[in-house]
Amino acid sequence: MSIEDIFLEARETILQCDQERAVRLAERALAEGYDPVEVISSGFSYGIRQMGELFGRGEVFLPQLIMSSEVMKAAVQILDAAIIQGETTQYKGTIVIATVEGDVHDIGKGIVVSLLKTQGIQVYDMGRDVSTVKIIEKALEVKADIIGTSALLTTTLMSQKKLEDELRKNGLRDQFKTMVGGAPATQRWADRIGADAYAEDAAEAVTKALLLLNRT
Ligand code: B1M
Repeated sequence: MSIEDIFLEARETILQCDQERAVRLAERALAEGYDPVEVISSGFSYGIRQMGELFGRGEVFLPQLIMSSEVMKAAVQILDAAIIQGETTQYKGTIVIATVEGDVHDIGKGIVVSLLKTQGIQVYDMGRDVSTVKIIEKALEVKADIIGTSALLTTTLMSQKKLEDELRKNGLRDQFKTMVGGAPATQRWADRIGADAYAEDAAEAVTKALLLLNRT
């Protein structure tokens, strides 16, 4: 099967909410030696974004969105397990990462976490719907180098600003680097709130994290 066919079928499985086919496809892609990250980003992720557009236009409804995200998770779980540890697993730094309060979107953050781990970065993944206070507490507890936040809703994006404000208010801003991501976040947003980095996707998150850790 060509990589283009894998991408096309991956998108279809998401749009048709066909979990069995998605899982079989993910296993086949691995068996045929394709890069799991590429299969996620150009196949399944593309499909879920298309589903989001249909949902945004009112052409599909919440139950279908929920089903398609379950399909996405099942496929990503298989591909995720195959993301190989990088050759240089020497410790490079620590990041605390979370999806912000009020937001349950965690598929993309999960992919970011997997890729960061391949680079010798110790990751504390706090999950989703996590308050700013808890994120800061964890960062202090584990002496994190970077605090990373993911936000997928325009309403929850404000929590990334709240984090910057809280760090400043408590005299902690210089203690951590911050990185923001998620569909509505942009470089402009990062600059506006004073975050140290913005990453558009998981691959860029790795590059930016290494830059923040002075490891490139
Ligand atoms: Co929701 N949802 N959703 N949803 N959902 C969006 C975000 C939406 C754009 C869809 C739409 O209407 N077109 C829309 C938001 C509109 C807005 O705010 N302007 C929306 C809505 C409205 C909602 C609900 C309010 C729907 C409702 O209940 N009526 C509700 C809110 C729930 C809540 O959070 N409180 C809701 C619920 C859900 C599901 C539960 C069904 C499911 C989430 C399941 C889960 O994550 N466990 C879901 C899904 C799947 C989506 C879409 C379709 C896909 C998100 C996704 O997984 N993308 C989404 C549409 C879209 O994003 N275009 C949508 C794939 C993933 C690989 O990409 O998450 O962008 P992404 O992550 C990327 C990058 O952004 C980046 O790297 C990742 C990997 O490359 N990145 C980082 C992410 N975090 C990073 C952090 C970093 C660096 C990079 O550093 C720290």
